[in-house]
Amino acid sequence: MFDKIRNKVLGLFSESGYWWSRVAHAKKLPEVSASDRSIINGLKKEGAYITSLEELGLSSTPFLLQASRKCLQLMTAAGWSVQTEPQICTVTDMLEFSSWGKENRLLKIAENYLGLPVKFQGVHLRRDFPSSKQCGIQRWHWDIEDRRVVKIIVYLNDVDEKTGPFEYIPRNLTSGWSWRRWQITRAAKRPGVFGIADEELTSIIPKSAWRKCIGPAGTVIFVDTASVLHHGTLRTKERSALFFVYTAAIPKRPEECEQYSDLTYQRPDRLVAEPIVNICKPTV
Ligand SMILES: O=C(O)CCC(=O)C(=O)O
Ligand SMILES: [Fe+2]
Repeated sequence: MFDKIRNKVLGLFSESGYWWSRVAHAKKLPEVSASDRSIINGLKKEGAYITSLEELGLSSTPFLLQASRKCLQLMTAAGWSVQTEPQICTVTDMLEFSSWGKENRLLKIAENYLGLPVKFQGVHLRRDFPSSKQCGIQRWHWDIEDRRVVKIIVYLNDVDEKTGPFEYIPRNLTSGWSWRRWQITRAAKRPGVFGIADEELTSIIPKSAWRKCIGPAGTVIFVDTASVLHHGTLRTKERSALFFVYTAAIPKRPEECEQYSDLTYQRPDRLVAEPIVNICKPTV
C-alpha cells in the first residue's frame, strides 16, 4: 500500500517535471519548412503522416538504400529459422543508417513534435515473414519507451494488403477520457497478455476507422507509436522495412530504448560470422 502511494506521488512529480520542461523548451524549438510543418501537424492531429523518400528528398537517401540492400542480402544469406518472428538487426552504428537518421531536418521534425530536446535512439532493419496467427507486435499495442515516440518507418519493398502493412488507429479515437479509452486500456494492460487481438478491438473501434499504411517501396511513415494504438498486420508475402526511433533526450524508460543500439539484435555484417538467435522482444 505504502509503495503504491509512493509510486503515485513519484509519478506525479515526474509528469509535472515533464510538462514544465516542455513549457520551458517551447521558445527554443527549431524552425522548420512549411512541408516539414505538415508532418509535425499530421503527428499532432492524426498521430501519423505518410510521405516518401522521394518527397523528403534527403541527400543521404541513396546511401541508405544501397546499405539496406546489402544488409538485407546478408540477413537472407544468414537465414532465419523462426519464421513466426521477425528477423531484426540493429544497424545504428553503421554510418549510412545513422547519417540518415541524424539528418537535421528529421531531428528538427522530431524535436518540434516531442516539444523537448530530441535523442535519436537508433534503427532496426527488419524482415517480417508470412504469418496467419496474430502474435507479439501483430497484436494492437502502444509503445512504452517514452511519453511520445517518433518512429520513422521506411518500406524497402512494395507493401500492399498481402505484405502486412503497418496499421494504426487515429489518435482522436483513443485519446482523452472516454469509455472506449477505458476499455482499450483495460484490454491492453492485462497482466501476462500482450496487446489486443483484431476480433477484440473490432467490438470497441469499428474496422472502418482502422488505417492501413500501404504504399510502394520508399514509403515513409512518421508515427507516434506511444500515442496511437498500432500493430503489424498478418501477411502472405515478406516485408522488409527500417524503423528509426526518436524520443526525448531523457526518455521515461531509458532501459526500453537500449534495444535500438545494444546487442539485443545482431549487426547484419556479424550474422554469418557470429550467428545468434534473436530474442523476440516486442517494442512495447
Ligand atoms: O510491424 C509493424 O508494422 C508494427 C511494428 C511496431 O509495432 C512498432 O514499430 O512499434
Ligand atoms: Fe509498436
